Amino acid sequence: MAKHEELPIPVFSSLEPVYGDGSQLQDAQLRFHNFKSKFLEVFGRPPHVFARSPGRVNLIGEHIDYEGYSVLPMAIRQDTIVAIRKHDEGEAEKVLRIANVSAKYTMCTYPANPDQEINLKDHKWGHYFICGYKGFHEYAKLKGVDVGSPVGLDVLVDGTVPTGSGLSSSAAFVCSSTIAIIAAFNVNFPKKEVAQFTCECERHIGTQSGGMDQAISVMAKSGFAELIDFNPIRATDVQLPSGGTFVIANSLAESQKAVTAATNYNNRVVECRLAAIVLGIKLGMKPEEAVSNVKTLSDVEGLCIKFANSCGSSDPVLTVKEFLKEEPYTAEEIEIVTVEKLPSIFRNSPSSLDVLKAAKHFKLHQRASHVYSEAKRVHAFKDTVASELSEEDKLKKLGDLMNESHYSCSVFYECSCPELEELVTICREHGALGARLTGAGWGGCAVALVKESTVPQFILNLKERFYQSRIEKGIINKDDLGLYVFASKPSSGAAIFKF
Ligand code: NG1
Ligand code: MG
Repeated sequence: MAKHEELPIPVFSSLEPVYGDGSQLQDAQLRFHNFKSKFLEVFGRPPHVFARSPGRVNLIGEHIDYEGYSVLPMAIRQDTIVAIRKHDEGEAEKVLRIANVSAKYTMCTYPANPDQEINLKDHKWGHYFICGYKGFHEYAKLKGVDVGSPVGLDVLVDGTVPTGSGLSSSAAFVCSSTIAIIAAFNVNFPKKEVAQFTCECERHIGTQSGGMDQAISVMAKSGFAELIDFNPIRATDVQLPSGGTFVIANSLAESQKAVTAATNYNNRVVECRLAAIVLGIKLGMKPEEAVSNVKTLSDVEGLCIKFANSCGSSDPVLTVKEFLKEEPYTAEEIEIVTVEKLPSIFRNSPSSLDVLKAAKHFKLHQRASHVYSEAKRVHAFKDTVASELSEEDKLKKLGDLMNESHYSCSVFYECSCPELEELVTICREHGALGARLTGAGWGGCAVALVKESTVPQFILNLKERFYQSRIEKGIINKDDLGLYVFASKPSSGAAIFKF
């Protein structure tokens, strides 16, 4: 039997395989019914095909996917659905019209040329669709699939993953768009290939993302979290211990990653690369060799471990302690080690050059310590789940690992924010076994591991302690609380619907 990730994106003729047979199905039926009507209303003709892709909550393994390390997310039920109609070759108007059911997002139009550049200076919501559009064409070309000359597309989008919340609304949108395009062109690819090229194409938006979000959105299986490995992409099912539930709570601080990339997300990617190069050189590589070959901290882990072993440890954090100073580095200090100017090292990456312009200094020690220790926590999490411990002890250990992960994100990676700190503290004060920020951070959601039997009371406590004051200040509406704090079970991955 082919491995799960080698199978193509599943094509269903009904909603049940994805939305089950309970109240979720009823909601989905109504949603798709309204969605079709809306499409007809906007474009005057019905769609050919639909695609969906879910958001995710990352349980552990933050900011390490782009360093080549495994992560452990699960898909959530909130998703993006896309309806699409491909024009005939004869139709005159060769434009992509992208509409949204939410009035917040006005229709975007783009030329049908797949080689168009995305204008990053003018950020539009439709840009995420164009990422998928470009990515599909690039990949089809690579695979020798003839997709004909460019034609127009009518597209309608409906997303239920809250944006800027660390639950990966962007990947849900990019993946569902890409898969709708795949289906409209009547082709299909193995899931792991779709996961890989959607990750690459989301980078057209200007963030130097790792591949976690697209991988889980495309490859998730209902009922399981997944351990995602990279190079090559692989997903291994992780059955979470019974008796524990993950509660997701939104800090209500929105993180606009595409807009803040130079100082936040991409900044950390650059710091990690510099830490890796400096470590490589300190551990014996020639500067020019390190600059051209070392891309990630995982590239020099072997050298770090070798050094740590010679000190009687297997922990690369020990090597970081030895070779990277705790005080922030200036560009000049790093350049003495690399023997090459930083703008020259990053000359092929415009978004990294933006980082260099914005950065005053570089915290190499802290960032590398986080990455190496977080990579270990992911494996400890997976090993705990598979261990012989009692369910109770497992949950406790998993909670501890989540707390340690949060500490490292907050103190060493500095990707938390005051609202997340408040929320995580409240979660712990009200019985969470562990709580941490999830996703990129700088806002967005926290995830808490809670004993199943105490979930309703836990959510009530969060409402009282965290959300009530926000309701009183008019920041959120009381009736919308369920959108901001909810328990989540592992949901299924991307799918195509042909009805
Ligand atoms: P979100 O939470 O979607 O901003 C990002 C990256 C991930 C990963 C996490 C941090 C994208 C599409 N996703 O997610 O690859 O690096 O941050 O662990 O940029
Ligand atoms: Mg995102």
